Amino acid sequence: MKFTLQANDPLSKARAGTVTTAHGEIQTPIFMPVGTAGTVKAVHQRELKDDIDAKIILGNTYHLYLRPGLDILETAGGLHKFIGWDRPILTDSGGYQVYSLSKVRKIKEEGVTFHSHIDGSKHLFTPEYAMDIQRTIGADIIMAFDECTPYPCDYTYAAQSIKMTHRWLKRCCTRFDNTEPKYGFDQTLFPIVQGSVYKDLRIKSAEFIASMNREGNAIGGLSVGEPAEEMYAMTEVVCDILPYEKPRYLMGVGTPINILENIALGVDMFDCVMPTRNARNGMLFTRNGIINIRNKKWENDFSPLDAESDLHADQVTSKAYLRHLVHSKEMLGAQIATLHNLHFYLWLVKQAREKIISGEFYDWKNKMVKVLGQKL
Ligand code: PRF
Repeated sequence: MKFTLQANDPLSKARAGTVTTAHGEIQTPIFMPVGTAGTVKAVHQRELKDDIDAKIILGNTYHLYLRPGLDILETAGGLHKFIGWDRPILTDSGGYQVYSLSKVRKIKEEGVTFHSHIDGSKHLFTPEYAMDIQRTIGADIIMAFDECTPYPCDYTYAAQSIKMTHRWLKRCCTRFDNTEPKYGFDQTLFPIVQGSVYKDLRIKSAEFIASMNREGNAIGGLSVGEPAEEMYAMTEVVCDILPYEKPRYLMGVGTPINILENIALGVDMFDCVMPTRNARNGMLFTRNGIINIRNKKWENDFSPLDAESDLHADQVTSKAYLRHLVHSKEMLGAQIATLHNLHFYLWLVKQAREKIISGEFYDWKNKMVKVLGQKL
């Protein structure tokens, strides 16, 4: 993996860069659509590529390990081949999904024991196994196995937790560095900063993560229920410590406003289920604010979702029709709404990049932050 920087915003810490992986280039800042179980829900790979030009998607170790399982993924020749996607993929380690999804679990020094949310079967994820599984899935960028602390989290717990996450990281690096990729292309491992909402713990964790000297770094444990201002305060201290010349990935964030504010603090990569999950409930993100397409207000509005959009579905679908589809729980409603939201998120980060390059990011960001919060 390679990272080069093209521009910096003079009035903020925003930057424009390029990540190069074995499956192609990603211009940053970037948003990565979440494709948990080998699919970005309701969107076909061809649409991801041809309609919204997604440059990288995310997969989840936890889900893919449980289903379809490692044998099938390995026989297929890895996740890229299995799903027919030849652009970059990043996989999360399971270090978040086991806590949020699995039924029962024990967190020990060795790893995390959990029961599958699918059939209740018992499993143990260790840092080593999380690396082995991600070697088998075969993503371009893989994540360290960490503990994402809940919010709120008392100081003593958070302090102990980062120590364990750091010990786990060393084990991840050792395993990763002593194993080979399985499908003939390089993978890279990103470590994850934790530390809840405690500045001193975040500093300690960021310093440790930076010292591991990997090709890129991530920030975890945020957007778990804390106020946005606390999240920004943590991103700021962490970004100021993580190496300038490496990509920074903020995990599981967030709203369009969260993304812009964190770009301003020096974050390069984002993922979040918000555009996909909320689409399925009828929440649409637009350049002028948020629409709930289920609202009666749209019942007789036969204007297109967005006449100026370069997304075909935005031009040919009326608000009244999408409202009908979502109300009727028609699958096409989820498909159109998801495509719309992802197209918007990708437009937003692309605009951010252009504004960083033209030196206009700061004012544009402040203007957008005012508009994007509006409920239409
Ligand atoms: N750790 C991992 N994945 C994550 C997170 C984390 O802290 C978050 C937190 N927002 C989202 N996804 N491994």
